[in-house]
Amino acid sequence: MKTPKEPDLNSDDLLIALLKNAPGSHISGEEIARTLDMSRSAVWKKIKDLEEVGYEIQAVPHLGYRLTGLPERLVPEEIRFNLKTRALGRRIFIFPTTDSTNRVALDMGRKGAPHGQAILAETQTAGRGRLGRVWNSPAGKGIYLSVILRPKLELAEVSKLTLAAAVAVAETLEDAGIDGVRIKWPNDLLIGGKGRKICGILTEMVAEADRVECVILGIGINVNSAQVDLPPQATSLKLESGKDFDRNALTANLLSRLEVRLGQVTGAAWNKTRAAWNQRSAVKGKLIKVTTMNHSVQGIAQNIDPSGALIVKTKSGLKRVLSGDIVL
Ligand code: BT5
Repeated sequence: MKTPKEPDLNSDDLLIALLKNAPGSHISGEEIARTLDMSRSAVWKKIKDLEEVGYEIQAVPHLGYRLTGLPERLVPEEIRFNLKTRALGRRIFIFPTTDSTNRVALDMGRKGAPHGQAILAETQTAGRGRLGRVWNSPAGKGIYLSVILRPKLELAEVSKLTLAAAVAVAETLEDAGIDGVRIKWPNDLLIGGKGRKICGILTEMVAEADRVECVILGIGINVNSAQVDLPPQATSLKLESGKDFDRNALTANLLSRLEVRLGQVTGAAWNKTRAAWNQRSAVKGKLIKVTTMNHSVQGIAQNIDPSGALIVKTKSGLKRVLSGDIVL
């Protein structure tokens, strides 16, 4: 599949900033041309390009241009406008459709793509969960994001990235005004008493011997999805709140939150992230059964420990579980 060209749109970023800085009022073509150091006709051409990607811009003779609407589709400039990161999402590829953003990111990661590069898609034809499961990816309704990470971590520590990412997603949903966000170990974000799934995380890795070459953090969030688009036990931001959400602004906040939490998986900072995770645990104090590849553990779920393992209080004492699926 052809990779979309990474846009070199610095002047577009500036133009968007200029239009946004003049809320409710017009900014003249002449002023834009002067600020961006380009001709009036080049400005006109850039305005047309922005309209093409979904910005609504009113042009009034003698007054100039006024921004009247933001794009609904995912747009790199619009994400960058709200981004507060150093590395994450500074390079973004957005596909109208792809099989799986994690598959694309793994390929790019193997070919040397830099830390922080992000891949998004409007829809996925083979969105994947763990163990070959499917991730429903209705077009234009969700965030299907994969980020390439090059962490300086031991192999055994990589699972902490999934836990940190779950905290970052929870914070993003809370910032969007959603209450009752809970994390079901290790990778599901649930909402409300019925525990409906709003987000899933799939962490994949390229490693050699015990050296981590890159980690792909795949995150699927149901944003404006309707119930018919989703499995019965799932929900979306829209279903929870009755409102539509701006996916560009959410993605920017998600990347910003992720950069902070992914930077807190070692040393004293890890305790902060671990506490934030434990605070939102959907399983703590509940009777659970965790199944792993070849055995299962039953007992009362406790906190996650400093190594990122889930502690389960069983009849034969405390057990540490590092991976698996939970049945509540
Ligand atoms: C996950 O797996 O929850 C990880 C999902 C990761 C998806 C992202 S999207 C961007 C990136 N690119 C990819 O190809 N994947 C990642 P797991 O814990 O195995 O859960 C999968 C199960 O969740 C399915 O078997 C369904 O029961 C349920 N499910 C499927 N689609 C869903 C959706 N949109 N919302 C909520 N639940 C869903």
